[in-house]
Amino acid sequence: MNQPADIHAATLTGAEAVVEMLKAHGVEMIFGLCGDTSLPLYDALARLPHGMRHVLTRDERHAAYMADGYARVTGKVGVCEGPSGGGATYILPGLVEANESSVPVLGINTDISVASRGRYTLTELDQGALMKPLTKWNAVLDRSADIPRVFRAAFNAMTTGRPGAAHIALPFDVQNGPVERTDVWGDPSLGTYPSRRIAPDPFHVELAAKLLRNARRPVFICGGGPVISGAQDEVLELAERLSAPVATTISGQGSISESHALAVGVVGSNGGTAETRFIVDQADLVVFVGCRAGSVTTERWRHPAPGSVKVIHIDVDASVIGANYRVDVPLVADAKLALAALNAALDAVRRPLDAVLVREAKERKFASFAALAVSDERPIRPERVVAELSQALDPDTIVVADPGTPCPYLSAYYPIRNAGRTLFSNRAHGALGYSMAAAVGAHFGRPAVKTVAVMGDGSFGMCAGELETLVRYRLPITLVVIRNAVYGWIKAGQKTGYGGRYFSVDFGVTNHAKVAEAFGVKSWKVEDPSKLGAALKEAIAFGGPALVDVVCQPLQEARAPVSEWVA
Ligand SMILES: Cc1ncc(C[n+]2csc(CCOP(=O)(O)OP(=O)(O)O)c2C)c(N)n1
Repeated sequence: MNQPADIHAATLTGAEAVVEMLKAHGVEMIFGLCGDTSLPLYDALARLPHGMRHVLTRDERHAAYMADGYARVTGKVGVCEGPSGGGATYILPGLVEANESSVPVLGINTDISVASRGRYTLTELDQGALMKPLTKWNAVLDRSADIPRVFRAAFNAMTTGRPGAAHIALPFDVQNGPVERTDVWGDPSLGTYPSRRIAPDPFHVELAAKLLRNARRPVFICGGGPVISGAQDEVLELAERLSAPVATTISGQGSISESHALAVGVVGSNGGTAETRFIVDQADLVVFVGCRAGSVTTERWRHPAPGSVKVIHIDVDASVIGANYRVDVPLVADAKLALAALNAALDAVRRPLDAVLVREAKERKFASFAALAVSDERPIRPERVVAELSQALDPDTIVVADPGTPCPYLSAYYPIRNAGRTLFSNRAHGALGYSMAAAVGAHFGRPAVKTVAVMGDGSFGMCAGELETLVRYRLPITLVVIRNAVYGWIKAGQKTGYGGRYFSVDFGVTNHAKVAEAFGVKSWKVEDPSKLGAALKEAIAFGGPALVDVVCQPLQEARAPVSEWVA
C-alpha cells in the first residue's frame, strides 16, 4: 500500500508529479471518472495538499464536455481524466470538439503498464494513434522522468497559437516510477489562453487599413477568435470608427453586444436568416476575424460570393487564411492585437454612425419572429420558448445550446445583451448531448452567474446520466428540454430536401420531468404556452438543479430560421 506523500522528498512518484504539474500550471478543477489504471493518480490526488477540486462524472464524454464548458467561460485550460480502454474512447468526443472549437482542454487517460504492452492486456489500446488526429498535441508517456517535460509541452501547445486540445496517456507503472522534484515546475501563464499573443506584420496592417479606408460598405464577420482573445473592445472601437456592421458566427457570438446598433447577429445556415445574409451580400469588403469562413458561416461559400467582395482575413492560424476565399490582405495574428493595430492605423478615421441598414434588417427579422413568439398554439412553438427565455433570463446568464432546435433558434432569436461569452454551443461537430455537461463546467467556472442548458429530447437521451452529477453537487443549473419525440432537425431536412419521405426519425415520447424527478431534480412539465414563462422563472429561481420539460412542435411544422441545409 502507498504511504502518505512526503512533500519534502527529493523524488516524487509519477502520479505525484502529475498532480504537482497540474497545480504548477494553475489548474483548479479536474473533471473525470475513476478506473483500475488510475488508482495511483487518484491516490496521489487523495494524499497531496494540492487544493484542486475533482468532480466525479458519470461518463468520460461528459467529463470532457465539462472541461470544455469550464475553459470557454474562464479563459483557463480545462482538465479531464479517465482510465484506459473505454475511458479513452469515451473521452474522445469531448476532446475533438474542444480541439476543433479552439478550446484548450487537456485529456489525461491512464493506461496499462509499459511493461504489459503487446501481451493482450485488458484494455490495451494505442492511445497515441487514437488521439493523434483529434488533438493539437498528444503524447504517450514511457518513463516517469518525462512527466514534467511532457506536461509543460502540453500546456504550451494548448494555449499558444490557435488554442486546442491535448492528450496524455499515463501508464500505470509510469505513475509509480520516480521523478526528480527539481524537474517539477511549470509556468502558470501557460494555464490561461491566449498565453503568448502574436502581433500582425505592420506591412499587412497598412494594406488592410488602406482597404478599410477605401471601402464604402465594409462588414466584419467575427468567428470564435475575438471572444477567445478578449477583443470585444477592439471590435467595438473599429466597428464604430468605420460605422461598419458586425456579424458573427455562432461561436463568434459575444464579439459584440447584439443590442448595439451595428450588431447584425448571426449569419450562416445555422442561426442566420435571409435578413442577416442581406447585410453580408451588400458589402464591398468583408473582414473575417478569427473565423474559418466554413460551410455554415458562408452557406457553402456563397455569402459572401467569392470574387464579388474584397477580403481581409485575420486569424492566428495562418493555414485558415486563404483556405476558402481569395484574400486581399492576410493578417496572421491574435485578433485583439490585429484589431488594435488597425484601430491605431485608422486613428484619424471617424465616420458618422449610419446603422439604418442593420436596423431595418433586424426589424424585418424580428417582425416575422415576433408573431410566432406570442403564439398560443399547442404543442408550443419553439419561437415561444426562445422568447420566454429571453424575458426570463438576466443578460449575464450563461446559456448553452445543444444542436437540433436550440442552437439555431437561440443564436438567431435570443439576442445576447453583453459582449463576452454568455451563449455557446458545440459548433465544431455539433454532437447531440453537449449542453448539460458543458453547463456543469460553465457553472464551476462562473459560479456567481446562472447557467442554463437548452436541449432537444434527442440530446436529453444522450446525456441523462449526468443528472445524478447535478444532484450530487446540488448545482443550481436550469435544464430546458424541447420535447417533440423526433430528431426534428433531420426530419425537417427530409421534408425540405427529400419530398417529405420521412425515414427513421421519429422516436417515442419520454416524460423528462418524471425522469429528472427520479434523479432528484426539481421539474416542471409545460404543455400550456401561457404557463411557460412562470415555470421558467420558478425553475431559474430555484437554488438547485431544475428541469423544464416543454411539449413543443417539431421543427418541420415550425419555421426553420434558414431553408439551407448543410451537408
Ligand atoms: C451525436 C450526434 N448524432 C447525430 C447527429 C445528427 N443530428 C443533428 S440534429 C439531430 C436531431 C436533433 O434531435 P433533437 O435533439 O430531438 O432536437 P430537435 O431537432 O428535435 O429539436 C440529429 C440526429 C448529431 N448532431 N449528433
